[in-house]
Amino acid sequence: MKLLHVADLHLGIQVFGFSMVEEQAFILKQILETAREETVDAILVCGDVYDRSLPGVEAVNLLDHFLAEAPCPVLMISGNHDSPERVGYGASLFQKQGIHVQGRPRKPLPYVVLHDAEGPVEFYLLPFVRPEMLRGAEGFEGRTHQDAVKWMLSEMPVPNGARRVLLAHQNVVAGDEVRSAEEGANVGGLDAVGASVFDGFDYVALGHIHERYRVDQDPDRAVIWYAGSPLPYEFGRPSERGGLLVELGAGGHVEVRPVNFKGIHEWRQIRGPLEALISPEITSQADTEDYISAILTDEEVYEARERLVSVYPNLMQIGFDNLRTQQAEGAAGLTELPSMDSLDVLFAQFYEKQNGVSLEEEDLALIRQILEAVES
Ligand SMILES: [Mn+2]
Repeated sequence: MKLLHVADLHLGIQVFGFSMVEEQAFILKQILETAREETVDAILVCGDVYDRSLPGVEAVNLLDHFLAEAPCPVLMISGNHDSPERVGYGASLFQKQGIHVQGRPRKPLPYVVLHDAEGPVEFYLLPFVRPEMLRGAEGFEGRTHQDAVKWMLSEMPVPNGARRVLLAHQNVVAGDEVRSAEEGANVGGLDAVGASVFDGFDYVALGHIHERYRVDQDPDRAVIWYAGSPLPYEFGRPSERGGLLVELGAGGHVEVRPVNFKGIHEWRQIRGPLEALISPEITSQADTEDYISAILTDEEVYEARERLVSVYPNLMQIGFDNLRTQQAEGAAGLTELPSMDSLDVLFAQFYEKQNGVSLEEEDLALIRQILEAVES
């Protein structure tokens, strides 16, 4: 059985104020083309379908079109960026069309059975789950993400010889179960889930981490892969991106090969003095319409943004590396934690990072009012 595993589409994301809708439409088209050309038996979409819990109209339309055009069954789970309810909307209706969507985690895990010449394959759907979401659930007393995932995976049907695939959206690390803080070490962060909780599956299709890699090389374990996000959304990440073609053979033998998708524009970091960066010698060397992050090394420079944009229309980010910034960084060796009354500043910084423009004075005043109300 042949599967196309993708994840972290983040439909509707804005990067430094740039809409990614066209880029994402281009990616979705390539996913559909690959599914057709490779005659895959199912497409697995492993969470963070949307970028935010309230996706915009364009994002919803992208997914709508994608699902309507899919040449094979689609199995999809929600991620931490998704609203389980909204992703799960219409799920029972879609099921009749071969679109299997799990928005909210459910126990026992719902599964879908597909068949090939070698027999049945069970696909278990585990949307993003955190311990807080299970509070009050009977028999759950865990505190970590791993506890939550383990609990969700308990009470699975008794193995019946069918091959088993899991779709999940978590921070999974190689090796045995991660020990909780009370027991001592906690490797890989508070939300880490050890790969051994997936013993019993033949293939685990993951989303959450935006790079494509195999989590655990242990031959006795499930074959566990992150598909990575098909677009980088950040600078300084590997440019080869896409999804995974997974061949599930007899007896649960798994073969995985990467399939790359292309963005409309490349993501590129440039660095140097302004005059050099906008000189024909430099600009003629690559596509000036690439998404650009520019680091200027000038000590003093005027109208840097305007002049860069006139050459690089898709300039996303601009920074400086000069004596002034180096001194500032040196001085800031010990950063103080923000106090409550600097939350407005933090919010303004977050807003600017998210949207690429700074917060209007009026909106900042509103945020201050809200923060005051919260505090009082
Ligand atoms: Mn993600």
